[in-house]
Amino acid sequence: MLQASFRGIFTNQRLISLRKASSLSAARGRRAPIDVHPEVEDALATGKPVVALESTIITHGMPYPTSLEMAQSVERIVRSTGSIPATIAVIGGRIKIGLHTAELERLADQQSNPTAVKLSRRDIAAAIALKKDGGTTCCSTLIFAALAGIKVFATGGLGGVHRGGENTMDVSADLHELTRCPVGLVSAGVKSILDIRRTLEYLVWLLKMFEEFSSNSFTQETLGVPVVSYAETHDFPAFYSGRSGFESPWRINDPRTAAQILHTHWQLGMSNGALFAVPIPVEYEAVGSALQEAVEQAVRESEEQNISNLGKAVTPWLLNRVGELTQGKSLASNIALVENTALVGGQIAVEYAKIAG
Ligand code: PSU
Ligand code: MN
Repeated sequence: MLQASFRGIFTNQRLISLRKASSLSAARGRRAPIDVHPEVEDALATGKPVVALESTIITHGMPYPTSLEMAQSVERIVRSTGSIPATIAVIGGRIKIGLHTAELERLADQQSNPTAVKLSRRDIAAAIALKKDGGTTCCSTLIFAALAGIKVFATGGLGGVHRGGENTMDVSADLHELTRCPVGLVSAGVKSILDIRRTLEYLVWLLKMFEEFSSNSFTQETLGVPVVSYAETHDFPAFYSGRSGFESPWRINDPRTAAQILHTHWQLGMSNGALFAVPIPVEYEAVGSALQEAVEQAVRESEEQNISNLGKAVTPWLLNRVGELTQGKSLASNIALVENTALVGGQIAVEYAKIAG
Protein backbone atom coordinates (compact mmCIF):
# COMPACT_ATOMS: atom_id res chain seq x y z
CA MET A 1 0.00 0.00 0.00
CA LEU A 2 2.73 2.39 1.05
CA GLN A 3 4.73 1.39 -1.99
CA ALA A 4 1.73 1.94 -4.27
CA SER A 5 1.15 5.44 -2.98
CA PHE A 6 4.88 6.16 -3.32
CA ARG A 7 4.65 5.11 -6.96
CA GLY A 8 1.75 7.47 -7.38
CA ILE A 9 3.74 10.41 -6.12
CA PHE A 10 7.12 9.72 -7.71
CA THR A 11 7.91 8.48 -11.17
CA ASN A 12 10.43 5.65 -11.25
CA GLN A 13 13.01 8.09 -12.50
CA ARG A 14 12.58 10.45 -9.59
CA LEU A 15 12.77 7.56 -7.17
CA ILE A 16 16.08 6.54 -8.70
CA SER A 17 17.56 10.03 -8.50
CA LEU A 18 16.36 10.39 -4.90
CA ARG A 19 18.14 7.16 -4.04
CA LYS A 20 21.30 8.35 -5.80
CA ALA A 21 21.35 11.55 -3.81
CA SER A 22 20.65 9.94 -0.46
CA SER A 23 24.08 8.85 0.79
CA LEU A 24 25.67 12.18 -0.18
CA SER A 25 22.92 14.22 1.42
CA ALA A 26 23.03 12.02 4.52
CA ALA A 27 26.80 12.60 4.79
CA ARG A 28 26.23 16.33 4.29
CA GLY A 29 23.53 16.21 6.96
CA ARG A 30 26.21 14.88 9.31
CA ARG A 31 28.36 17.85 8.17
CA ALA A 32 30.98 15.55 6.62
CA PRO A 33 33.69 17.64 4.93
CA ILE A 34 32.73 17.03 1.29
CA ASP A 35 32.83 19.55 -1.55
CA VAL A 36 31.31 18.58 -4.87
CA HIS A 37 32.46 20.65 -7.87
CA PRO A 38 29.41 22.62 -9.16
CA GLU A 39 29.66 21.04 -12.61
CA VAL A 40 29.70 17.54 -11.09
CA GLU A 41 26.87 18.42 -8.70
CA ASP A 42 24.76 19.58 -11.62
CA ALA A 43 25.55 16.49 -13.67
CA LEU A 44 24.63 14.17 -10.79
CA ALA A 45 21.38 16.02 -10.10
CA THR A 46 20.30 15.93 -13.74
CA GLY A 47 21.42 12.37 -14.57
CA LYS A 48 24.28 13.36 -16.89
CA PRO A 49 27.18 10.89 -17.23
CA VAL A 50 30.03 11.36 -14.75
CA VAL A 51 33.36 9.49 -14.57
CA ALA A 52 35.33 9.38 -11.31
CA LEU A 53 39.14 9.59 -11.58
CA GLU A 54 41.64 8.71 -8.86
CA SER A 55 44.51 10.91 -7.65
CA THR A 56 47.18 8.61 -6.14
CA ILE A 57 48.38 8.19 -9.70
CA ILE A 58 48.92 12.00 -9.65
CA THR A 59 50.54 12.29 -6.20
CA HIS A 60 52.48 9.01 -6.05
CA GLY A 61 52.24 7.31 -9.44
CA MET A 62 54.02 9.70 -11.82
CA PRO A 63 56.67 12.43 -11.59
CA TYR A 64 55.68 16.10 -11.83
CA PRO A 65 54.88 17.79 -14.26
CA THR A 66 53.96 14.67 -16.26
CA SER A 67 51.47 13.83 -13.50
CA LEU A 68 49.64 17.14 -14.02
CA GLU A 69 49.65 16.86 -17.81
CA MET A 70 48.30 13.29 -17.56
CA ALA A 71 45.54 14.34 -15.15
CA GLN A 72 44.48 17.20 -17.43
CA SER A 73 44.58 15.06 -20.54
CA VAL A 74 42.52 12.31 -18.90
CA GLU A 75 39.87 14.90 -17.92
CA ARG A 76 39.82 16.21 -21.52
CA ILE A 77 39.37 12.69 -22.89
CA VAL A 78 36.45 12.02 -20.53
CA ARG A 79 34.85 15.28 -21.73
CA SER A 80 35.33 14.30 -25.38
CA THR A 81 32.94 11.39 -24.81
CA GLY A 82 30.20 13.64 -23.39
CA SER A 83 30.86 12.69 -19.76
CA ILE A 84 31.88 15.01 -16.92
CA PRO A 85 35.20 14.14 -15.20
CA ALA A 86 35.29 14.10 -11.39
CA THR A 87 38.87 13.80 -10.16
CA ILE A 88 38.64 12.83 -6.49
CA ALA A 89 41.13 13.85 -3.78
CA VAL A 90 41.47 15.27 -0.27
CA ILE A 91 42.65 18.89 -0.08
CA GLY A 92 43.32 20.58 3.26
CA GLY A 93 41.25 17.94 5.05
CA ARG A 94 38.19 18.20 2.75
CA ILE A 95 37.01 15.54 0.33
CA LYS A 96 36.81 16.94 -3.20
CA ILE A 97 34.57 15.33 -5.80
CA GLY A 98 35.87 17.14 -8.89
CA LEU A 99 38.85 19.50 -8.67
CA HIS A 100 39.29 23.14 -9.64
CA THR A 101 42.42 23.87 -11.72
CA ALA A 102 44.36 25.32 -8.78
CA GLU A 103 43.52 22.28 -6.62
CA LEU A 104 44.74 19.89 -9.30
CA GLU A 105 47.99 21.88 -9.62
CA ARG A 106 48.50 21.94 -5.86
CA LEU A 107 48.02 18.20 -5.66
CA ALA A 108 50.30 17.39 -8.59
CA ASP A 109 53.18 19.69 -7.66
CA GLN A 110 54.70 17.46 -5.01
CA GLN A 111 58.12 19.04 -5.63
CA SER A 112 57.25 22.42 -4.14
CA ASN A 113 54.60 20.99 -1.81
CA PRO A 114 55.55 17.39 -0.95
CA THR A 115 52.83 16.86 1.61
CA ALA A 116 50.16 14.76 -0.02
CA VAL A 117 49.66 11.34 1.53
CA LYS A 118 48.46 8.19 -0.20
CA LEU A 119 44.94 7.52 1.04
CA SER A 120 43.46 4.10 1.41
CA ARG A 121 40.32 3.34 3.52
CA ARG A 122 42.34 3.10 6.74
CA ASP A 123 43.93 6.56 6.17
CA ILE A 124 40.88 8.66 5.28
CA ALA A 125 39.63 9.73 8.70
CA ALA A 126 43.07 10.50 10.14
CA ALA A 127 44.16 12.47 7.08
CA ILE A 128 40.98 14.54 7.19
CA ALA A 129 41.23 15.18 10.93
CA LEU A 130 44.84 16.30 10.46
CA LYS A 131 43.82 18.56 7.51
CA LYS A 132 46.15 16.84 5.05
CA ASP A 133 46.19 16.77 1.27
CA GLY A 134 45.87 13.25 -0.10
CA GLY A 135 45.77 11.31 -3.32
CA THR A 136 42.96 8.76 -3.34
CA THR A 137 43.83 5.19 -4.37
CA CYS A 138 41.31 3.02 -6.20
CA CYS A 139 40.04 1.98 -2.77
CA SER A 140 39.24 5.45 -1.44
CA THR A 141 38.13 6.73 -4.86
CA LEU A 142 35.59 3.88 -4.92
CA ILE A 143 34.34 4.94 -1.47
CA PHE A 144 33.87 8.59 -2.44
CA ALA A 145 32.45 7.82 -5.90
CA ALA A 146 29.87 5.53 -4.29
CA LEU A 147 29.05 8.21 -1.73
CA ALA A 148 28.44 10.75 -4.49
CA GLY A 149 26.43 8.31 -6.63
CA ILE A 150 29.01 8.16 -9.45
CA LYS A 151 28.65 4.84 -11.27
CA VAL A 152 31.78 4.66 -13.44
CA PHE A 153 35.44 5.10 -12.43
CA ALA A 154 38.40 4.97 -14.81
CA THR A 155 42.01 4.37 -13.79
CA GLY A 156 45.24 2.70 -14.92
CA GLY A 157 45.81 -0.24 -12.64
CA LEU A 158 43.82 -1.65 -9.78
CA GLY A 159 45.82 -2.81 -6.77
CA GLY A 160 45.86 -6.51 -5.98
CA VAL A 161 47.72 -9.37 -4.37
CA HIS A 162 51.45 -8.58 -4.28
CA ARG A 163 54.04 -11.16 -5.34
CA GLY A 164 54.71 -13.23 -2.26
CA GLY A 165 51.36 -12.06 -0.89
CA GLU A 166 50.79 -15.55 0.48
CA ASN A 167 53.59 -14.77 2.99
CA THR A 168 53.44 -10.98 3.46
CA MET A 169 49.60 -10.87 3.36
CA ASP A 170 49.99 -7.69 1.26
CA VAL A 171 46.68 -7.60 -0.55
CA SER A 172 45.54 -4.16 -1.70
CA ALA A 173 42.44 -2.81 0.01
CA ASP A 174 41.32 -1.95 -3.55
CA LEU A 175 40.04 -5.49 -4.02
CA HIS A 176 37.84 -5.64 -0.98
CA GLU A 177 36.43 -2.20 -1.70
CA LEU A 178 35.10 -3.47 -5.02
CA THR A 179 32.95 -5.86 -3.00
CA ARG A 180 31.41 -2.94 -1.10
CA CYS A 181 30.93 -0.13 -3.62
CA PRO A 182 28.41 -0.16 -6.48
CA VAL A 183 30.81 1.33 -9.03
CA GLY A 184 31.99 0.01 -12.40
CA LEU A 185 35.77 0.25 -12.40
CA VAL A 186 37.52 0.45 -15.78
CA SER A 187 41.26 -0.35 -15.67
CA ALA A 188 44.03 -1.92 -17.73
CA GLY A 189 43.88 -4.88 -15.39
CA VAL A 190 46.07 -4.86 -12.33
CA LYS A 191 49.64 -3.62 -12.18
CA SER A 192 52.11 -6.14 -13.54
CA ILE A 193 54.22 -5.72 -10.39
CA LEU A 194 51.54 -7.89 -8.75
CA ASP A 195 50.65 -11.58 -8.71
CA ILE A 196 47.89 -11.52 -11.35
CA ARG A 197 46.81 -15.13 -10.84
CA ARG A 198 46.26 -14.70 -7.10
CA THR A 199 44.59 -11.33 -7.66
CA LEU A 200 42.03 -12.94 -9.97
CA GLU A 201 41.57 -15.79 -7.53
CA TYR A 202 40.91 -13.35 -4.75
CA LEU A 203 38.36 -11.38 -6.75
CA VAL A 204 36.55 -14.19 -8.46
CA TRP A 205 37.73 -17.63 -7.50
CA LEU A 206 38.66 -17.37 -3.85
CA LEU A 207 37.87 -20.97 -3.11
CA LYS A 208 40.08 -22.22 -5.91
CA MET A 209 43.03 -21.72 -3.57
CA PHE A 210 41.45 -24.23 -1.22
CA GLU A 211 40.32 -26.69 -3.87
CA GLU A 212 41.39 -29.72 -1.86
CA PHE A 213 38.83 -28.78 0.80
CA SER A 214 35.96 -28.39 -1.61
CA SER A 215 34.28 -30.69 -4.06
CA ASN A 216 32.53 -27.93 -5.97
CA SER A 217 35.64 -25.69 -6.19
CA PHE A 218 35.13 -22.11 -7.30
CA THR A 219 31.55 -22.04 -8.49
CA GLN A 220 29.83 -21.53 -5.15
CA GLU A 221 31.76 -19.20 -2.92
CA THR A 222 33.51 -16.09 -4.22
CA LEU A 223 33.92 -12.41 -3.49
CA GLY A 224 31.41 -12.06 -6.29
CA VAL A 225 32.99 -9.22 -8.23
CA PRO A 226 32.17 -9.50 -11.93
CA VAL A 227 35.46 -9.39 -13.86
CA VAL A 228 34.98 -8.68 -17.56
CA SER A 229 37.64 -8.36 -20.24
CA TYR A 230 36.78 -5.44 -22.51
CA ALA A 231 38.59 -6.82 -25.54
CA GLU A 232 38.62 -9.20 -28.50
CA THR A 233 39.53 -12.16 -26.28
CA HIS A 234 38.95 -13.38 -22.72
CA ASP A 235 42.59 -12.61 -21.84
CA PHE A 236 42.93 -10.57 -18.67
CA PRO A 237 45.30 -7.70 -19.55
CA ALA A 238 48.65 -7.27 -17.78
CA PHE A 239 48.92 -3.48 -17.62
CA TYR A 240 51.90 -2.81 -19.97
CA SER A 241 50.79 -5.69 -22.19
CA GLY A 242 47.34 -6.72 -23.36
CA ARG A 243 47.69 -10.34 -22.27
CA SER A 244 48.54 -11.88 -18.92
CA GLY A 245 47.95 -15.52 -19.86
CA PHE A 246 45.01 -15.63 -17.45
CA GLU A 247 41.41 -15.39 -18.55
CA SER A 248 38.46 -13.38 -17.32
CA PRO A 249 35.23 -15.31 -16.94
CA TRP A 250 33.45 -12.84 -19.27
CA ARG A 251 34.30 -10.79 -22.34
CA ILE A 252 32.57 -7.91 -24.07
CA ASN A 253 33.80 -5.19 -26.40
CA ASP A 254 31.34 -2.31 -26.49
CA PRO A 255 30.19 0.38 -24.04
CA ARG A 256 26.50 -0.40 -24.41
CA THR A 257 26.91 -3.98 -23.17
CA ALA A 258 29.17 -2.83 -20.34
CA ALA A 259 26.48 -0.35 -19.25
CA GLN A 260 23.84 -3.08 -19.48
CA ILE A 261 25.91 -5.35 -17.22
CA LEU A 262 26.17 -2.60 -14.61
CA HIS A 263 22.51 -1.69 -14.87
CA THR A 264 21.33 -5.30 -14.55
CA HIS A 265 23.68 -5.93 -11.63
CA TRP A 266 22.24 -3.05 -9.62
CA GLN A 267 18.67 -3.51 -10.84
CA LEU A 268 18.85 -6.84 -9.04
CA GLY A 269 19.96 -5.13 -5.87
CA MET A 270 23.52 -6.45 -5.87
CA SER A 271 25.52 -3.79 -4.10
CA ASN A 272 29.08 -4.55 -5.17
CA GLY A 273 31.09 -3.18 -8.08
CA ALA A 274 32.40 -4.68 -11.30
CA LEU A 275 35.78 -4.62 -13.04
CA PHE A 276 36.15 -3.97 -16.77
CA ALA A 277 39.69 -4.78 -17.85
CA VAL A 278 40.77 -2.91 -21.00
CA PRO A 279 44.07 -3.86 -22.70
CA ILE A 280 46.65 -1.18 -23.48
CA PRO A 281 46.41 0.15 -27.11
CA VAL A 282 48.01 -2.31 -29.49
CA GLU A 283 50.84 0.04 -30.59
CA TYR A 284 52.30 -0.21 -27.06
CA GLU A 285 52.30 -4.00 -27.11
CA ALA A 286 55.82 -4.19 -28.60
CA VAL A 287 57.50 -2.38 -25.70
CA GLY A 288 55.35 -4.35 -23.24
CA SER A 289 57.71 -7.31 -22.96
CA ALA A 290 60.79 -5.11 -22.36
CA LEU A 291 58.85 -3.29 -19.67
CA GLN A 292 57.84 -6.58 -18.12
CA GLU A 293 61.55 -7.53 -17.79
CA ALA A 294 62.14 -4.27 -15.90
CA VAL A 295 59.15 -5.09 -13.70
CA GLU A 296 60.67 -8.48 -12.84
CA GLN A 297 64.02 -6.85 -12.01
CA ALA A 298 62.36 -4.17 -9.85
CA VAL A 299 60.38 -6.83 -7.96
CA ARG A 300 63.61 -8.85 -7.35
CA GLU A 301 65.40 -5.73 -6.08
CA SER A 302 62.49 -4.87 -3.78
CA GLU A 303 62.75 -8.34 -2.24
CA GLU A 304 66.56 -8.11 -1.85
CA GLN A 305 66.28 -4.67 -0.23
CA ASN A 306 63.34 -5.65 1.97
CA ILE A 307 61.20 -2.99 0.30
CA SER A 308 58.46 -5.56 -0.07
CA ASN A 309 57.67 -5.16 3.65
CA LEU A 310 56.89 -1.47 3.37
CA GLY A 311 53.14 -1.69 2.82
CA LYS A 312 51.74 1.21 0.90
CA ALA A 313 55.19 2.46 -0.12
CA VAL A 314 55.80 -0.69 -2.19
CA THR A 315 53.73 0.28 -5.22
CA PRO A 316 55.21 3.81 -5.64
CA TRP A 317 58.74 2.41 -5.13
CA LEU A 318 58.26 -0.25 -7.80
CA LEU A 319 56.63 2.11 -10.31
CA ASN A 320 59.47 4.60 -9.83
CA ARG A 321 62.14 1.90 -10.18
CA VAL A 322 60.53 0.54 -13.37
CA GLY A 323 60.57 4.14 -14.70
CA GLU A 324 64.32 4.42 -13.96
CA LEU A 325 65.14 1.04 -15.48
CA THR A 326 63.26 1.79 -18.70
CA GLN A 327 64.39 5.44 -19.01
CA GLY A 328 60.83 6.65 -18.90
CA LYS A 329 59.39 4.18 -21.42
CA SER A 330 57.10 2.74 -18.75
CA LEU A 331 55.73 6.24 -18.15
CA ALA A 332 54.68 6.64 -21.81
CA SER A 333 52.90 3.27 -21.67
CA ASN A 334 51.31 4.12 -18.32
CA ILE A 335 49.91 7.38 -19.73
CA ALA A 336 48.62 5.62 -22.85
CA LEU A 337 46.76 2.98 -20.88
CA VAL A 338 45.22 5.50 -18.47
CA GLU A 339 44.06 7.67 -21.37
CA ASN A 340 42.55 4.60 -23.00
CA THR A 341 40.58 3.59 -19.91
CA ALA A 342 39.36 7.20 -19.57
CA LEU A 343 38.00 6.99 -23.11
CA VAL A 344 36.26 3.67 -22.48
CA GLY A 345 35.03 4.82 -19.04
CA GLY A 346 33.53 7.97 -20.59
CA GLN A 347 31.77 5.92 -23.26
CA ILE A 348 30.38 3.45 -20.71
CA ALA A 349 29.12 6.31 -18.49
CA VAL A 350 27.30 7.84 -21.47
CA GLU A 351 25.55 4.54 -22.23
CA TYR A 352 24.77 3.93 -18.57
CA ALA A 353 23.12 7.37 -18.27
CA LYS A 354 20.92 6.52 -21.28
CA ILE A 355 19.79 3.23 -19.73
CA ALA A 356 19.39 4.40 -16.13
CA GLY A 357 17.78 7.67 -17.23
N1 PSU B 1 48.49 2.18 -11.00
C1 PSU B 1 49.36 3.09 -11.48
N2 PSU B 1 49.82 4.04 -10.65
C2 PSU B 1 49.39 4.12 -9.35
C3 PSU B 1 48.45 3.18 -8.86
C4 PSU B 1 48.03 2.23 -9.72
O1 PSU B 1 49.75 3.04 -12.65
O2 PSU B 1 49.82 5.02 -8.64
C5 PSU B 1 47.91 3.29 -7.45
C6 PSU B 1 46.37 3.19 -7.49
O3 PSU B 1 45.86 4.33 -6.83
C7 PSU B 1 46.07 1.93 -6.71
C8 PSU B 1 47.22 1.90 -5.74
O4 PSU B 1 44.81 2.00 -6.10
O5 PSU B 1 48.34 2.26 -6.57
C9 PSU B 1 47.40 0.55 -5.07
O6 PSU B 1 48.30 0.68 -4.03
P1 PSU B 1 48.36 -0.39 -2.83
O7 PSU B 1 49.00 -1.61 -3.41
O8 PSU B 1 49.22 0.26 -1.79
O9 PSU B 1 46.95 -0.60 -2.39
MN1 MN C 1 49.97 -2.84 -1.98
